[in-house]
Amino acid sequence: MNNILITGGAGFIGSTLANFYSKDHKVTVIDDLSMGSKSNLETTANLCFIEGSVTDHELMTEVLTQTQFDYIFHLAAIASVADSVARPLETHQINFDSVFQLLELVRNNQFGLKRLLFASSAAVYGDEPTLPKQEESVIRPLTPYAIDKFAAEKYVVDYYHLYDIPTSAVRFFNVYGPKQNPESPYSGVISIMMDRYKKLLNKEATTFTMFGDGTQSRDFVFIEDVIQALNLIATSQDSLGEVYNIGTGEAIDLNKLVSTINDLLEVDLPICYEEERSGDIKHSLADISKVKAVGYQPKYNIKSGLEKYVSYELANRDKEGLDN
Ligand code: UD2
Repeated sequence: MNNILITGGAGFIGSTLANFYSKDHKVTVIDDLSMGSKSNLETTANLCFIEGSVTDHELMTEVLTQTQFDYIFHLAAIASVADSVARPLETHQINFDSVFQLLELVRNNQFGLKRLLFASSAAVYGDEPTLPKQEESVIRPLTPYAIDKFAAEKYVVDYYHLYDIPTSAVRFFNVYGPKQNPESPYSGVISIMMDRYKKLLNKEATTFTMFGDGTQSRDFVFIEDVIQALNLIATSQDSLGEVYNIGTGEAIDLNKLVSTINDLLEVDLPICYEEERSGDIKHSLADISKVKAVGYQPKYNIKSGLEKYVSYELANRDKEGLDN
């Protein structure tokens, strides 16, 4: 049984990872519940939840001096690019300073650590148009969010080379699946669509706002494949000091995405077209050969991932209906 710390562990990706590991391991979750929710976490004796911020130095010192962890997943972040443009200093404290502070706490206290895995983002590639993105492609971070992710990622990798701290980093492409919070306008687009589909099925008036003409494309990766990749990277010796893209290696445009979900649910989602978002990247696609070399094989393409997501949402909707 390993001891695992997951920061941001009540959020979408973090809670799925926490529920996955808490079946067989002891998991500690730290989350300030700014985007995540305690209800995402399964109740088990193996899981300990701490409400707090990764920027709270006293709290982080206490946690990292009291327990020796085998694995640390640092997923806590303000994931909104727009928020980082509006509040660069505040988001820098969470997206960069917390990582640096964690690295130092690990260097000074975590002597048996097997891996510290840091969640970075495809945002580091910016708008340079060459596709698919390889880990060694041109890096052009354009926003405080992307700059912080890239700088933090560099420190994480460097701590392996300089101090022999076992680290790895991942660059998430567009992750989707159950528990993704659709509340913010900068939430993952599929979670926003799913929210509108649910309203439509409940016969409420709704429209999905498409920014641009819907020809922009993304490499959408289903959460279960992300968990597979994180587990493989965290446990592989070849991934020490390395950075990996996590995607599927296939992209789909938003129009096709809507028509695929329309077909699945046998409805027609009303769409209202607006100006494209400023700073929006037209196309994004991961080259996943590097992560495949540690054993990753995506199990879901966009169609089968959406099928699973939709059936989860429909089952939940029925449950909600019964509860009311
Ligand atoms: C993703 C990440 C972001 C950053 C970025 C790097 C998510 C949720 N966000 O942003 O954190 O890493 O990649 O490039 O994974 N859209 C609509 N209507 C809506 C919402 C979105 O048309 O209501 C469009 C949006 O303008 C964009 C596309 O959908 O063209 C995808 O948007 P997103 O926010 O899900 O993800 P992205 O790729 O902009």
